Amino acid sequence: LEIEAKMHQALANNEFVLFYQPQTKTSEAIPGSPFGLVGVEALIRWIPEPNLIIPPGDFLPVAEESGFISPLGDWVLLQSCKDAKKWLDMGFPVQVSVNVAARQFDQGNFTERVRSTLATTGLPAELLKLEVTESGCMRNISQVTEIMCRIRELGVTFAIDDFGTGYCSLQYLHRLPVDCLKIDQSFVRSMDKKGNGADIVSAVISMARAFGLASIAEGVETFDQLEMLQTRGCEQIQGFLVSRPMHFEAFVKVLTAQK
Ligand code: G
Ligand code: G
Ligand code: MN
Ligand code: NA
Repeated sequence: LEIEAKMHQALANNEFVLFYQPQTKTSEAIPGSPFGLVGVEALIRWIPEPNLIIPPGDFLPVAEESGFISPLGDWVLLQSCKDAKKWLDMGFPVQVSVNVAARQFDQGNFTERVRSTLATTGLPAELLKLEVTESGCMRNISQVTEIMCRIRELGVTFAIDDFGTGYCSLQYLHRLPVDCLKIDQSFVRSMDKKGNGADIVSAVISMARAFGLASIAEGVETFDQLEMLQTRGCEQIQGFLVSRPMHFEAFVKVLTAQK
């Protein structure tokens, strides 16, 4: 069976699972603990059988190519909102960040899908953030901007993912209805090495501030990186230093332990 047919079956068989990775305030960050929690990013995995986890890099490109990303993206959005509503009902208003592939904007009724998903799950719009890659935004900038504006009117916020790896001009950045820049992990990784990683990170943080946007660094793995981000005034971090992505149940344990 080819991978595409297998993915269709997998969706019906509930083989896709979301893992959640904490996003925390840089000022309160502590290695190994999601202290200063501001939200989580939902990250998909395919678990066809126990102990076999297929990472998104192995199937998302195929899903994007074939268009399967639309039903799969709908599922991710619904499941993320359902889970975030459960946390809210437990007394934890945790904002969930959901990755949106560029192709999902071509669905035509994407705004309506977001609206109805919030309505059916009962999740307040402020607790949903959508991550769109820089290249995804730039692909069809006027169409994407218009859709983002309408979704933002619902109260949903937006982050530009992998920022710094695409070709977003200052002109476009000024026009895009976004709230947050996610500094790509390739820059974070090269911060404490030779080269200009640290300068690029500083530049993105300054740019975010100039545009009134929040900044979050992803892929933070070391204490050195954390200190450099603190010095440079990056507001939030996400990475293995604080926490790996985890199951819904594991995250609930973290939330309850922090209370
Ligand atoms: O979790 P991991 O680092 O393996 O994710 C690899 C890539 O897959 C990341 O770039 C991430 O943005 C993407 N990704 C993870 N989950 C989703 C998802 O639900 N939808 C989309 N479109 N991309 C995702
Ligand atoms: O959507 P995005 O490309 O931002 O997805 C983030 C990806 O980065 C996920 O696949 C997640 O598993 C991965 N990731 C998160 N934190 C770290 C980290 O500290 N180190 C590395 N190598 N990968 C990370
Ligand atoms: Mn992301
Ligand atoms: Na990213």
